[in-house]
Order: sequence, then structure tokens, then C-alpha cells
Amino acid sequence: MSIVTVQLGQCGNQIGFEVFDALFSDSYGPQQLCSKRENEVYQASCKERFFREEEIGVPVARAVLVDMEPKVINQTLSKAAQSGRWKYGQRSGFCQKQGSGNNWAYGYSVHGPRHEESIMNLIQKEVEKCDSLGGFFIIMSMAGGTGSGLGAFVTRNLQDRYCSSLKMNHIIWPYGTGEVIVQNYNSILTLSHLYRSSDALLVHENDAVHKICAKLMNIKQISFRDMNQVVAHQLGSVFQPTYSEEGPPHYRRNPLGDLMENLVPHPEFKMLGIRNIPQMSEHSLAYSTFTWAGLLKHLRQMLISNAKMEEGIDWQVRPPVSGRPPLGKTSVRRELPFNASLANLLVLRGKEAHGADLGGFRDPALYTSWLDPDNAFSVWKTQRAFGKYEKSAALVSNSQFLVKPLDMIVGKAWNMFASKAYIHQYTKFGIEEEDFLDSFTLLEQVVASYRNL
Ligand SMILES: Nc1nc2c(ncn2[C@@H]2O[C@H](COP(=O)(O)OP(=O)(O)OP(=O)(O)O)[C@@H](O)[C@H]2O)c(=O)[nH]1
Ligand SMILES: [Mg+2]
Repeated sequence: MSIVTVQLGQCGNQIGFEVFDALFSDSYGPQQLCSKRENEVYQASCKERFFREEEIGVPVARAVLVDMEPKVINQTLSKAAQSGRWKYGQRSGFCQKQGSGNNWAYGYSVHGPRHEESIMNLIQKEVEKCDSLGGFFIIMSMAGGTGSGLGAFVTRNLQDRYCSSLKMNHIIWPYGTGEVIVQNYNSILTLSHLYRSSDALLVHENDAVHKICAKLMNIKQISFRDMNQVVAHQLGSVFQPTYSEEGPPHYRRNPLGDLMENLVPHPEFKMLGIRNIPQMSEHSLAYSTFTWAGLLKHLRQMLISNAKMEEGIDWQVRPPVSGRPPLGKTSVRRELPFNASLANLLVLRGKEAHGADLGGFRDPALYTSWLDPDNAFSVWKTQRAFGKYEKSAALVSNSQFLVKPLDMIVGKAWNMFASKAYIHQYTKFGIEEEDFLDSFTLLEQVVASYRNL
């Protein structure tokens, strides 16, 4: 089954490019751990998902590029073409002359309806080129104007027109400080709208990705490109092929569907995050060896202590000893910031992945009590290595990890809203105070639901 990717705004397009490049590099890079035959099946599986063949030339990404200004789209198209390895479709990009100026309302209410037909036609053309559609992957930031506002509009349209197809939005969470003043307004409007029309929101926080670049990758002057490569690597480590239930050399046909089934058991809980291990510079990798036991022990502790990387993990955090306490009762370890999960999907790639001991992730104490732990944990595997790592693990979690950042954003937006700051810039384009109030209500409910897991 194929996935159609929709890249929106500056951020969505820049990340989208790195994702396709990472998928392609991994699929066609050197590979020693599996047989030639198995490697070919892996490549074919990746291609079916993310690329299509044209009669002449290199594979074409199953993607649509949308921005309201031409610069990033043109750069992205030409970078892919210049790679000489893969490219975007000839008429897969849509741009205009002027962006949304970080105004969500402009993206949603002006650009959206004005360009609805053109954008939806492009998407439909790409869908028609899939033998079988597995769903949509929609990449955007939540703090700007186009990716966030127009992205929310397009997602709603996809929900109307392709209601039986899955939609997963990949969202970049803005830096906590130092960006545009209205980022919290844009963020709450994006999240609340996507909560109504998307099946899952897969989030990367810029602050966390920045730290990974600094601490794990040892990059001194960190650019968006560096950060996007980290994000792309993490996404690739989840979405590259893994064995189906039949086992090797058969690969999973419907990754998006399986992922949703494993991770989103209830529509109130659709916030997902990724952690992976190891992730390091080429130089450090040359001096490192890994065991599955060591990798999984670290990854588990990253999950329960809500660390985004292995460096600086708090080893004091433990799950409650005999299950978590009933609501309202205090736990002995309550002061510790234990990150409870609703569901986890572990993806193992590389040497002897089939032999790894997964007991630590099956521990019922990690999970909410209302879901059977057997259903809350799933694992995907392949013995084919991912990129340059002989062994690697990624964990996609539906957990409490966003409670704090979400609560912060809602709080900051609410404070600004209470003093009516900048509201006129939104009402001017048809987003009323009522819409803000609806967004606050919805997101406060999401925070409360996750907090009570
Ligand atoms: N990780 C990452 N974040 C980005 C990138 N580009 C922009 N951002 C973040 O995205 C937010 C701004 O959104 P943009 O995507 O630039 O905005 P846009 O969708 O183009 O919308 P307008 O420019 O307002 O029309 C900020 O939070 C930036 O930190 C990128 O390439 N990578
Ligand atoms: Mg822009």
C-alpha cells in the first residue's frame, strides 16, 4: 500500500525533502546484514510505500508540495532533481507569491478556500497513481501561518473527501521561546483543528531535536537542515519496511494502518512521539558497540523518565511498584515525573533483532490500567540494518509526554487571549473569539485526559 505525503509551508517542505532522501539513502545504501534477495524485497516495499516509477528516469516521491511563497518549493524541487537519485513529480508543487505571515487565520480562511480546488486536485492526481492507498502523511509546523493554517484546512478537506483513508499529521512543535509572538495562538488553533480531522498527530519538538543535534550529533552551528535530518532519521526508522506476521522475507503491507491500530485505541488520545537509540555522529559510532539489552534498557528509561535522548537520562524515575494508584490517591513515588503510556510500538532493526528480550516493555506498570497490556505493546522487526547502525531501536509512544508542553502553550495563549492581544488579526480573517474558546476547551480536555492516564 502507498502513502501520499503532503508537505506544507517552509517547515513541511524542508522536512519532507529530508524524509524522502533518508528513505531513499537507506533503501539503496550498502547492506551486509541480510541476503541480496531480502534486500530487494525491502527496497521494493519502500518503493511501493513512498515512491513510484516513471517510464524514464529516477523514482518519483509520492508527494505533493504546497506553500504560499515560491522560494522553498523551488529549492526543494531542485534539490531533489539535483540529487540524481530520486525526484518529485513534474507537476507536484503548488505555490503562490505571498505566504501567510505567521497568521493562522490567513492560511486557514483565505489561502485555504481560495486554492482548495488546485491543491485537492494535485492530491487527487497523486492518489490516482497509487494501486492501493494506505493513507496520507501530512507534514507541517504548527506555529507559522501556511503549514499550520492551510495545513489544518487541507487536513479537514482530506477528512471530507477521503473519510475512510487514514490521515497522520507530522507536526513540528515550536521552540519554547524566541520565535513569533503569536506562535501559541497558531499552535492551539492547529492542534484543536487537527484533533477533529486527523487520526494521529506525530510530534517533534524543536527544542528536543536541537538538543539531539548538539549533544548526540556534536554539531556546533545547528541549522534547520541538521535538525530535519535528525527528524527524518527518526521517521525513517519507523516507516521503513519491517516484517509482516508471516515473517521474513515478507514485509508489512500497511504500516500506517497497523501503526494506528497499535497506538491509537481511542480518539481522545492521538498524540504520538518518537524516541530512538542509538543516534550519534559517524565519528563516535566508529568507537561504539551495542547490545540489544543495553539499547532497550536505555530506551525504556528514556520512555518512563520522558527523556528525548539517552544522554542525561534520569535513572531515579521508576514506574509505580504495584500498578499506578487509583485516581485521587497519592502514590509513594508521586513526586517523580513518571511518564505513563497508553500504548507503545517498538521497532527493532538489525543484527539478531529477533532475539532481543522485550520483557521490560511488557511491564503492565508502564501502562494505563484500562487497556490490557497485551494490546498496549507491539513490536515490529527486521534484521536488515537501518542506515549506518548495525542495531537500532525506535519507540513510538502514545504517552503523557506532551502534557507539560501542551499545558504551557494553552496557558500562554490563554493569557494573551484574556488581554485580547492580537485577536483582531484573526477576527479580521474570520476566526472569531468563539473559535479560540472552542480550541481552549478542546485542548484543556486533552491535557486532562492524558494527565489522568
Ligand atoms: N524543525 C524545523 N522547524 C522549522 C523549519 N522551518 C520552520 N520551522 C519552524 O516552523 C515554525 C514557522 O513555520 P514555517 O513553516 O516557517 O511557516 P509557514 O508554514 O511557511 O507559514 P508562513 O511563512 O507564515 O506563510 C517555527 O516554529 C520554526 O521554528 C525547518 O526546516 N525545520
Ligand atoms: Mg513560509
